[in-house]
Amino acid sequence: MRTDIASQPLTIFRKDYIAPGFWVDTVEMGFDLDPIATHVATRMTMRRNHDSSEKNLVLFGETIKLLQLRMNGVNLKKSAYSIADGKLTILNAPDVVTLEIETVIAAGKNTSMSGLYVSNGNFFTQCEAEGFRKITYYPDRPDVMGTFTIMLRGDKKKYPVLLSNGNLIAEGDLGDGRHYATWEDPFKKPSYLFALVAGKLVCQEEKYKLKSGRKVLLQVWVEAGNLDKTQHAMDSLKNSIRWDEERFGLELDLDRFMIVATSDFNMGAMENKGLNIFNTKYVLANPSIATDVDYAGIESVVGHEYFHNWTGNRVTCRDWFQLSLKEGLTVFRDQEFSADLVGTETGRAVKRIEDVRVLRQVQFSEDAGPMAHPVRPDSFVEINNFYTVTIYEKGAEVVRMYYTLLGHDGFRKGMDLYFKRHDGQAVACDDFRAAMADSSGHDLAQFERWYSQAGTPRVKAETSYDADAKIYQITLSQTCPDTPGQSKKLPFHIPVAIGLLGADGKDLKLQLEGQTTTSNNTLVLELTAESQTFRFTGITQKPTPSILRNFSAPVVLEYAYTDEELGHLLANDSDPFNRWEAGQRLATRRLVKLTNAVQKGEELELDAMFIEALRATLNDTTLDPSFREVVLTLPSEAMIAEEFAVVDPQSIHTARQFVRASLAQHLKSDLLSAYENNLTPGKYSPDAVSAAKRGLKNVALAYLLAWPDDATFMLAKTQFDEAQNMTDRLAALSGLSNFSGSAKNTKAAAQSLQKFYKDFKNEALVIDKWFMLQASAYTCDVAKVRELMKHSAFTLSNPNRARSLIFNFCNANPARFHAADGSGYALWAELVIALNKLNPQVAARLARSLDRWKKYPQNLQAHMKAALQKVAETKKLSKDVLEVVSKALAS
Ligand code: B3K
Ligand code: ZN
Repeated sequence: MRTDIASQPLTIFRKDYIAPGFWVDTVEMGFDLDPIATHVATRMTMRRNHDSSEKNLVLFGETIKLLQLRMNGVNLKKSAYSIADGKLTILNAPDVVTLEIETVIAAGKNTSMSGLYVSNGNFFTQCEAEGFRKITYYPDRPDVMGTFTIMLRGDKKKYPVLLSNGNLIAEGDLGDGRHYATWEDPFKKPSYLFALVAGKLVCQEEKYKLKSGRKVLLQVWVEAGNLDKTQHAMDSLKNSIRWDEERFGLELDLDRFMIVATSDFNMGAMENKGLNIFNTKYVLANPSIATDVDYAGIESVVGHEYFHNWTGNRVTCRDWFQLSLKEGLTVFRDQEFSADLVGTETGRAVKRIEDVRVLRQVQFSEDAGPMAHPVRPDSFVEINNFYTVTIYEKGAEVVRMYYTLLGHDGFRKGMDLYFKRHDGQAVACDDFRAAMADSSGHDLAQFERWYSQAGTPRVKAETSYDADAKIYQITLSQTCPDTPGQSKKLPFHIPVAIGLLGADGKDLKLQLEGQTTTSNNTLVLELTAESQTFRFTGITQKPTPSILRNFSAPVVLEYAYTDEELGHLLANDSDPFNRWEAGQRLATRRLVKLTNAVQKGEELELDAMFIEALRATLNDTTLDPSFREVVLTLPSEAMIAEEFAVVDPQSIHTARQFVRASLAQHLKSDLLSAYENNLTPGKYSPDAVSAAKRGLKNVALAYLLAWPDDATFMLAKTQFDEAQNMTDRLAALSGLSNFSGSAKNTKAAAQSLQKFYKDFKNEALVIDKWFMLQASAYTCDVAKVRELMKHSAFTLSNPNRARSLIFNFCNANPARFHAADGSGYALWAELVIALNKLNPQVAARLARSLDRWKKYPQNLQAHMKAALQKVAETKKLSKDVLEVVSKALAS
C-alpha cells in the first residue's frame, strides 16, 4: 500500500470561521463565450470589514488562467499578491478597492459540471458550493454578497439565447456575427447563486398575476423538440408561487423567473436567483415519457428550488456548515407543498410515509456509518460531500419538530420573525432556532443538540396500566449511539406524539396527570431527560399505545408490541402513519425471522395472521388506494438489512421474495380484483386520485408476477403492449423483467425490453429508465452490468446515465452487488476511479456505496476493503473521493 495517501487534503473546521476581510458591493462581469477559451472580465468594488481579524484581501480561484489583475486602476505586480492552494492574497490593500480581473476558462473541457461548462453545445454554470471560483477570482463564500450586472457576448447562431440572473436590461447586435445581452440582478447575492445559460434553447412562457396584482414573466427553457414536455413544470411553478403566498405570505420578488433544463447535471436542480437550472429529469414530462413518480418529483423539485428564493436566497447561509439552514428548511417546505396539493388527510399521510421511508433507509444508514455527521457539521474536507440526506432530510425533520412543538400558527410566527430579522443577511442555524424560540416563548435551548449531535436517537417505551387507579403510565428513555468523533451524547429534546386506542379502536381522551392539557386524540409529550415517565389519568381500560404519531421525531422507537396490538393498530389507528407503521412492524418481524430461517436452511412459512391482516387492508375500499399501496409494500431489502448486526444480502432477498410469493399465492383473487377495480381508462392525468389507483393496481400486478402463471404473465404483457402512459408501461415492463417463469414467457419478456428500447431510443430520460430497470432486477449480475456498459447508449460522462445503470446496480440490487466473489466491488472500484477523472462529485457519490462495509460478513469485508484500498491508492484522487474512502477505511 502506498503511504503517501497520508498527505490528506485540508480539513475545514466550523470553529475556525472568521468574517471576511472585505465585503463586495457591486460586481460587473463581461463574458466572451467560447468553449475553448471564454474570456471573463470582472470589475468589483470592495470595502474593508473592520470587524474582521482577516487583514488581507483574499480571493479564491481554481482551474482558471489569470490574465490580468488591477487594483484601483493599477496593474498589480506579481510581488503584490501571492497565489497558493487556490487562494489569491493581496497584502496591504487599502480600505476601499476596485478590482479588475481578467480570466480565461476552458469550459469545453470542463467535465466536472461545476463552474462554467458546455452541455450539448450550450453553456451552463453550477456555482454552489464553490464553483464560482472556477469562473473568476472572487471571495467565493456565502457571507459575501454583492449586486451583479452581467454582460454576455457570443455568436448569434450558436448562442441565440443569452440568460443570467435578474432582469434583462439591454440586448443588441455586436456587428461581427455576435450579439450581447446585459442582465442586472437587483438583489445582492452570494456568488454561489450566480448563473448564466447560453445556447440554442426555446421556451414556454406565461405572464402570471401574483396575489398582489403584480404581473411576472415565467419561462421554462428547453432544447428544441421538448416544448411538448414543459407544461407540468410550468403548472408546478405557478402552484409553488401561489402556495408560498398563501402558506407563508412570501411573494416572488422578481419580474421574471426562469427555469432552464439541461441533460448534463450533477444533481436535481439549482436555485440560482431568478434563473433556476434543472436536470431535465425534473422538468420534462408528458404521459408517454414520464411516470406518476416523475410528475410528483417535478412538482416537488420545482417547488423546492422556487421556495429557496426566500429560504436560501433572500436569507442565506453564513458559511457552508450552516447548509441545513436553507436545505432542511426548504425540504420541509417542499414536503408541505406536495402534501397540501394532495389535500386529503390520507394523501398527506402517504406523502409523509414516503418521506420517512427515504429518511430511514438512507439517512438512518448514513447516521450509522463512517460519514455520519450532525445536521450542522463541525468539519469537512470537501463541502460537496455534505449535500447529504442528513443535511436535507434529517434537517427537514428538525424543522418539522419545531412545527410539531409550536403548532401551525406558532411555526408561522417563527418564520415571520426569521424573515423580519434576517432578510438580506447570511445567517446561522442558531438564528433560525432563536426566531422560533423568541416568537413562541418556547424554551428551545436543549433543542440545539439536534444540530450538534450526530446519530439516530433510540427511544424506548415501557408501559403499565393500573386498572384500579385508572392510570396508564408510559416511560420513555433515550439513548444515541456513538458516531465518528462523538461518543458522549446528551439527551435530545424529542417531541413524542402519542394516542391511546381503546378496544373498539377509537382514541381515548387524554389527560396528563398534574396538567391541564387534554386531547381527544393526540398529545405531544416532550422528552428532554434521559428517561421520563408520563401518566395518563381517567383511563378506564388497558389501551393500545400509538406512539410517535406521524413520525413526530427522527428516532427509532422500540416498544414490545404484541402481534395482536399491531393488528389492532393496523386496523384502527386514527393516525394513518402509525397505522402503516404497524403493518411495517408486522412485516419486518417476519422478514427478519425468515432471513434467519433461510440462513439455517429451515423451511419457510408465512403465518395466516399476517396474510389476513394484509388481505383486510387490500380489500378495504373505504381506504384510499394510495394508502393500501403503501401498506402492501414490504420494507425494502436495505431496510431489512438495518435490522441485522451482520448483513447477508442474499438471504434477505430470498426471504423477501418468499414473502412476496406467499402473499401473491394466498391473495391471488384479492389482488386480481384490486387490479381490475383500479384501472384508469381514458386520458392520462397525473392527479393524486388517478395516480393512487395506478399505484395500487401496479403493486397488485407486481405481486401477481411473484407467483406467476400464464394468465398473470399475459396480464402484464397486455398492460405493457397497450399502455397509454409511461406509468403503466414501465410498471408492466418492470414486472416482466423480474419475471421467472417458463422459457417462452421469459423470451417474450426480453422482447418487450427490446421493443421498449427501440420505441424510446430518442428519449434520454426513458433510456435511463431502461438501464435502471435492468440494473435493479435480480436477474442482473455483474457480468450483465458489464455487458450493458458496452451498449452504444451507455456513457459514464452523463451523470443521469451513470446513475441509471451503475448507481442502481450498486445501491438498489444488493443481492447481486454483494456477490460472494467480490466482483461487484471490483466493478465499483473501477468505476469510481474512472468517474474520478471525469467528475469528482459524481465519483464521490458512488464511492459512498461501500460506506457500511463493516456490516458485512468477513469474506465480503475482505473484498470490500481491497476495493476501498484500490481506490484510495489511486493517483490524482480528488479530495471528494479521498474524503469518502478514507473515512470508510478508518471506520
Ligand atoms: N442547492 C442545490 C444543491 C447544490 C449542490 C452542490 N454540490 C440544489 C438544492 O438543494 O436545491
Ligand atoms: Zn435545496
